[in-house]
Amino acid sequence: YPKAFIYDLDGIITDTAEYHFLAWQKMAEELGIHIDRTFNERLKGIGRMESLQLILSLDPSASNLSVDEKEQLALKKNEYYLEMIERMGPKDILPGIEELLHANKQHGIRIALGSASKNAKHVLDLLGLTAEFDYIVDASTVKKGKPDPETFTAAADALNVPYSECIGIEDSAAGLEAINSANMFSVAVGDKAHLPNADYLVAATNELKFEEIINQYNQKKA
Ligand code: G16
Ligand code: MG
Repeated sequence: YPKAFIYDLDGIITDTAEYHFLAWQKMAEELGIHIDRTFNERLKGIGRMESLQLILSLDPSASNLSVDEKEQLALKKNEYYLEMIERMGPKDILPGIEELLHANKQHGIRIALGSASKNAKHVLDLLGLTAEFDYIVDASTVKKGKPDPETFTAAADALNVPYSECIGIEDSAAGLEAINSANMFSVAVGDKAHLPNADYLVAATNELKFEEIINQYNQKKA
């Protein structure tokens, strides 16, 4: 068995990825910038200011915004986001995740969070999952965000586990690249077009079955 599972938050444990998109879209529309779900795939997993930069780069007239104005926009997006997730609770844990966490516990496998979000702890609290995690990496922990491997290696280092014995689970292209460059086994949730380089790909979280993930992991090791 591997020694640790490192979970992405948004899009894996809960569907905050959708709220991040809706909040960015609301902020962008106010500037006359239109973003769709295909563009949003590029925002998944990357930090707040990096996401804002990508959105603003769609509009040449936004290039003269000051640092202060950009911070105001990011703040506004976060207010929309926090409003949208206000009523979230344990019912919003994505299908299959509690079973997977439970299987990890049963097999003595350590559990970590590897999130790019500044709101990660708040979201875990809302879901009632904070106590399940042996270690939490969020935006405050790492210097280099996804696709840099630091989010995942920081979790493994804290748990004192070799990278080759970790499994990372992601829904974003940036996060998947981070897991792969950390030399961990990568499990991706989504479609092949956005996530072509996963060691193991499933379409949705309800397909994340512990025994099958372990089979795939052992096959790659063999
Ligand atoms: C998440 C989302 C990103 C979001 C980032 C920062 O990362 O996938 O879309 O931009 O966090 O979030 P915040 O604005 O809350 O700091 P992850 O790594 O949990 O998927
Ligand atoms: Mg994600």
